Amino acid sequence: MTRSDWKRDDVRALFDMPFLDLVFEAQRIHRHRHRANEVQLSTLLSIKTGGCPEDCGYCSQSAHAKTGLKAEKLMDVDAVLEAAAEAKANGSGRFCMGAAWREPKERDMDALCTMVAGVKAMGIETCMTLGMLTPDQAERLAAGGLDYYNHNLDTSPEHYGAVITTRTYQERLDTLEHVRAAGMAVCCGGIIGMGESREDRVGFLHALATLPAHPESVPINALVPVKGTVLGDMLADTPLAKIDDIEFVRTVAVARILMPHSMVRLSAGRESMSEATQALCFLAGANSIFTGDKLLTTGNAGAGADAALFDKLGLRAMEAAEPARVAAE
Ligand code: SAM
Ligand code: DTB
Ligand code: SF4
Repeated sequence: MTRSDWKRDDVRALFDMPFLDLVFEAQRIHRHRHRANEVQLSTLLSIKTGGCPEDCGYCSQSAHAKTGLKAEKLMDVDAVLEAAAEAKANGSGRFCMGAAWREPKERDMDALCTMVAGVKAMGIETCMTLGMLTPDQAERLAAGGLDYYNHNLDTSPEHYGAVITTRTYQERLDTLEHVRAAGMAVCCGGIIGMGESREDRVGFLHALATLPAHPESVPINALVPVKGTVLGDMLADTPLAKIDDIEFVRTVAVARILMPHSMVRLSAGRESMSEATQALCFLAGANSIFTGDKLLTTGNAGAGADAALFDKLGLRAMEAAEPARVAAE
């Protein structure tokens, strides 16, 4: 049975396990629910970059940050479809479109739905991350063919206020509910390495694993420190040290054990991770990555590095998207 009634004590106890026992248990559960050695590939495109009114302390696109990033308008539908066709040609099974908005405006909804329909018609899965959604917006995107919506909880309820002040945790939970009610699959995760404590990582994964239904996709990002952002500058000035690799792998393993059916995505921060750490993440149950040499605004490992890593580890790109619910209990 998939559990949604995890207690914080359960999550803490998993984090406290001897590392090898934890990773072994995560891989055991992984193999029960997912095909071994297979990793799903998704491609990201920033369809509307910069100038965001929100104050997320990690984000290069916040208008509150001093990153010098130029704010752009929403891309044309044709340019988005061109990028999606290229992603498909490069073997991506999912195309994720991200916009630096607090929420989509009514005037953009038709263009967004046209993008979704166009990408869907290419035979690849569609995902968007556009900020908060009303129930009506969620329904319109779902009707247009949107498969996944990404909206992260980002961290524990306790640490959240130290990272973002312009949007509440509850508002994020409300958007997730609207996405679910519209019948879309949920992509929801967060960021590790924002100066949070172990207990915050416990609280973050507890919040994800006790949602009414587990997210189908759980992106675990390692903070990419961007100069000019609150967190990027804090990291540069040292009180906040880069997350320890072993602690990051532990987080991936605990996510896998708590949410056995979910795709756990090794997301931002992979570019600065060693091959050995990435291999441990795959062993701990990560089975999805972003491909290409760019995420939204920051760098990514790139196709060459990924092909070499897959070759070295004997990993295969997932052929078709894994069904949201893989195996019966
Ligand atoms: N504006 C939309 C929103 O926030 O809902 C969508 C785009 S936002 C860039 C999507 C997610 O990317 C964030 O919730 C955060 O978890 C992640 N992210 C953004 N900047 C990051 C960074 N510098 N390092 C790691 N993850 C980051
Ligand atoms: C998520 O959790 N990670 C992706 C996706 N959702 C949209 C974004 C990572 C962004 C990294 C910072 C940047 O490139 O701007
Ligand atoms: Fe805006 Fe999203 Fe960046 Fe927050 S994470 S500042 S909402 S683009």
